[in-house]
Amino acid sequence: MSNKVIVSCALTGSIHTPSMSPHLPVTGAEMVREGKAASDAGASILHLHARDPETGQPSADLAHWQGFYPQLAEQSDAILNMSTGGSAVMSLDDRLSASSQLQPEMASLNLGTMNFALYPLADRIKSWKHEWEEPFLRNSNDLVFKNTPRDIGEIVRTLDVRPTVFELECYDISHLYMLDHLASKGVLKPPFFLQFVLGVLGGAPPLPEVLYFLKNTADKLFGADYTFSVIGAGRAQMQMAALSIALGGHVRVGLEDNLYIAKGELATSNAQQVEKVKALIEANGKQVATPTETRELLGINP
Ligand code: KMH
Ligand code: ZN
Repeated sequence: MSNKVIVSCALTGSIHTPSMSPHLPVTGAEMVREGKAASDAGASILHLHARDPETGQPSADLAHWQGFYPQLAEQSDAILNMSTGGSAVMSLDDRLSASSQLQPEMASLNLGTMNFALYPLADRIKSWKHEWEEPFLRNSNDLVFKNTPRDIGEIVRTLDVRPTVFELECYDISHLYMLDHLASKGVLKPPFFLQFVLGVLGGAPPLPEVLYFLKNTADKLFGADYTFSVIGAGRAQMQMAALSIALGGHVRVGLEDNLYIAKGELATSNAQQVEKVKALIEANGKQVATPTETRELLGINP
């Protein structure tokens, strides 16, 4: 087992909204500042979404990606990982429009259709900064995050030029069996980089026994042909990171997945969470993987 731990940092996402934290990056300049600081702190993968800089609304617009993507590519050696999940309210064409142009080194790929319910978050907000936020959250009680096998095939074909390596987002046990099926059809080829996402309302919860079950199943299906990382969404972030580190896995942090640094205390930056998880990694006798080591571990040819 390698003693290097890959830290991904998801800078902004499409779940949290500007009313929830003043520290959520929205503009191109904020994304560059946050991405650079997170990679300086030890993140070797930056998981990216774009937002409209005026309103903070999740955006598929290439112009909004261009506000930070080229600068991050120039100023950091981290692997740039473009979300193809975008936002659950975007069409697949929108979700792919920027990544088909930019052909990133890495992209997310969500392994199944599911509920993606954010509406409980709306009740916590005292006042709204932008008009779009409240309906966006409340309508999520009737939202389908659509990732059919056909959608997955289209994402893989669209990003086949470089070819892009996938962060395979696995929210539940069924997603591992879907990946096994897609691999048997040659749609996706090992080695796989699995991201276990625990704690989304609509996916599996962030419990140790859930992570053991997912890991044991992945061991059975993919043997040595995979690497895994874990997201504990919300307050489970550091607990799930600790468990993943102990099990030989990797970790993802960032304000996309959790806005807090401690109970009731907002994180003031993405880098703050990277530093916290780095301390956890080192306390376990391991080290944070550099971008070069991460490329080696994942079999990426830059
Ligand atoms: N927001 C996370 C729960 C994606 O961007 O494709 C999962 C995610 C999906 O990052
Ligand atoms: Zn994402």
